[in-house]
Amino acid sequence: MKPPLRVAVTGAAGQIGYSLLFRIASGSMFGADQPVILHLIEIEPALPVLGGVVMELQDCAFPLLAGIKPTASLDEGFKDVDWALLVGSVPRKAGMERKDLLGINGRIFTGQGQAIARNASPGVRVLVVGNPCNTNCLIAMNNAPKVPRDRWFAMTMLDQNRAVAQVAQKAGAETAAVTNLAVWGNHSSTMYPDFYNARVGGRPAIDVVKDDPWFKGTFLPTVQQRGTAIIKARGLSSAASAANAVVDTVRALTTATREGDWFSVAVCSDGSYGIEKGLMFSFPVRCDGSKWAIVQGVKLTDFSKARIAATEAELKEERDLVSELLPK
Ligand code: NAX
Repeated sequence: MKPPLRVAVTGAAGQIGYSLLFRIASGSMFGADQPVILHLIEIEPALPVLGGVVMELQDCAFPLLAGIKPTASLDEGFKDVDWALLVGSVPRKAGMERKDLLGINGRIFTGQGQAIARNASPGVRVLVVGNPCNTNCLIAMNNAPKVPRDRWFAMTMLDQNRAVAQVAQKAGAETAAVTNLAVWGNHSSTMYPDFYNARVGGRPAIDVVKDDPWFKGTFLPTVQQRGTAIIKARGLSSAASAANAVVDTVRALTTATREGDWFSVAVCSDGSYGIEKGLMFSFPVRCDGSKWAIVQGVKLTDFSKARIAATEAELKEERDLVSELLPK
């Protein structure tokens, strides 16, 4: 057996945590031969609920679960971790402006970034899920300068999976046949799922579907507003599909990407495609099993370029709203 990986999950007593922890402990995230130790981080008032989740994890008798460490201490929680999955954050409440939410959550991610830098394993990788995830990740990364910038990620895989499912349904194809569907930019309603480069069974999706107005008038708003539609239907935000996307993202970053394909994750921009350096921006990415790279040379239509510029503008605006949380 391999030595166990230590995986921290913040917001572990929340909705996403309730789906995610069981997937990690079962081996879905790191494979059937990789034991894990779960570091479950919560705020003090949520510790009793977290205690119940710990009992349920124990009751699964997962062979790969080598330990569980529930805590409200960031230093304890991030001690020696190989992965930090930052899920917990404060939800937007009635009357709260976006700036207020950015400020409240920004302060959480300042402390978490610093605690990761102080405590985590030297090879730690961090995936931010808690919203606004791109900017929360930007804050944590900038407060942990000794953790290299290529180890920070924010999640747009749920948006990609939603987009893939819509195209597959429309084309009458299996989801596995839909490839190269990258989500660009911010995980917000300005995100841009680039249907022009998407493929179905190896052919351009636009040639298979042959319905440009559908892509622009139905597909885009459906994907961009899917989170809202789920809240309306369920009375709660998406949780199982979000947890599934966390599993997919970590797997995508730790296994080789299929030949010719790519996946979506927000990474620290190196200036590719003219996106301002340093922003956490979702790009098409490939991985060789350990190292990832932004796919270069993807052809963008004028329509795509305009959408990408709009989502970049929103990310710059968010960054400017939290500038006091970004050490110079
Ligand atoms: P819940 O409200 O069910 O759970 C959040 C948990 O975080 C709570 O248990 C809370 O006690 C905990 N928490 C709050 N502050 C914390 C802190 N400082 N340290 C540790 N834990 C803390 O939310 P849930 O549905 O699980 O969603 C979690 C986050 O994921 C939200 O910000 C949500 O907006 C975001 N999402 C992001 C998605 C993405 O694609 N990037 C999609 C799904 C989801 O909407």
